[in-house]
Amino acid sequence: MVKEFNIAEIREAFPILHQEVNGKPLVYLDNGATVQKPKAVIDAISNYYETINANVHRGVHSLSQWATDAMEGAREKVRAHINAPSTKEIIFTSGTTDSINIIASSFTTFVGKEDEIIISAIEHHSNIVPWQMLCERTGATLKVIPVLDNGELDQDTYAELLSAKTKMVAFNHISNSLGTINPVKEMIAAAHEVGAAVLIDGAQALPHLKVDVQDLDADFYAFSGHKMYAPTGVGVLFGKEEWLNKLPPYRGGGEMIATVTFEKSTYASLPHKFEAGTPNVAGNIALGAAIDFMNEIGLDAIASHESELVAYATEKLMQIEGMKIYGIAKNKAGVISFNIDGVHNYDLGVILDKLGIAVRTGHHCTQPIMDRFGIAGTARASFGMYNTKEDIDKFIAGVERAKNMLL
Ligand code: 7TS
Repeated sequence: MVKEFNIAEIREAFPILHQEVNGKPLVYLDNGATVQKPKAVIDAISNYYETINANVHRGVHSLSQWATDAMEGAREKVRAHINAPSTKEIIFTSGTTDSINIIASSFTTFVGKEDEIIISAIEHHSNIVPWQMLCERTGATLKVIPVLDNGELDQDTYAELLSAKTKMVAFNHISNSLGTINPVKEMIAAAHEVGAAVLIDGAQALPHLKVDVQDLDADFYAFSGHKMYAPTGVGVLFGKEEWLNKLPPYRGGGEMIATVTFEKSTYASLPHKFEAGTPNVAGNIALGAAIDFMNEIGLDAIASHESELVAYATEKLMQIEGMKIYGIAKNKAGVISFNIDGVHNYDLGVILDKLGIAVRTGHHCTQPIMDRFGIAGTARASFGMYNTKEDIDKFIAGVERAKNMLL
């Protein structure tokens, strides 16, 4: 059931929002780093430990069965949420970084020294470094899709970079530094034309958009629970079954095997082949609760509320003299990165914090973007479903005040 988008009710569901920080009511605008958790998610974790804690897929006893059922129920919720064809294609991981590393590592056997991997200029370090490591292991070459001044990827150069040598294309759905929403479906189709596989880093997309992996035709799609109202330490790797069957496992250990002898081990079927060891059972169950929570509010309602906030904040920020916003793509979500002439973003962040306003400052784990724009970092305000226009008014007043103090 989709409830009416009731911001007061939504805010009520997040206990952390109702406190003061540095003597001021908290204004939390660092949702790109991690979002706050609703009571339903916090309760899912404590209920799990209070009533069903046991290891999964192992015991004959009831608790183990309940824990297994609850975790597999959460896997089904994830499947439905991203419209994956099968739960075999949903691997629980510790987060986006882990999900990307699984594929970059398992892909080693599919890449040779004549091959190329394409990423984009606006990737988080976690979607750069694992591919560099793959290239170091295999001798393959890393190619980078450039970014235009407005924060959009240079699609003409992308078309030129694609060739029969391209084995993998990896880029984000939404940039965490610029907010650009990439034309994922078109870019995937172009990569498939040359026979390349595609991994999408969806860390910033899941909190803001409806994602349909079948419609996008993504081969792999990675995301983190903690950016979509679930706990830290849980994440998901979606992979097409045909790919996951072909790829070797990334980690060996318990739960990922069918048989083990000292001569040879055989591997479990999907998804367990990629889930060695005891998983984050409570976290995975809580991810299911976070999905329920988001769906109750309605993904479209969340998206339209947040895009109003981005538009409102952008308009207000632009009225400040000396303001420069990085990332003005036509299709944009979630974040606003900015600098003010003569003001260091770190100093701005410290003063805002004294006013109870949380933003992120620095390079946002995207150093190449900062290099591209010739800056060391930015201040970044990023939005969640519980933010309000009043939050933005306080933020704008805080930015003005900090500017007057610093200049
Ligand atoms: N990819 C993108 C696009 C991200 O924004 C992040 C985290 C990651 C990958 C890594 O996610 P993790 O959960 O595995 O750490 N981004 C940020 C950020 O913008 N500020 O702090 C973390």
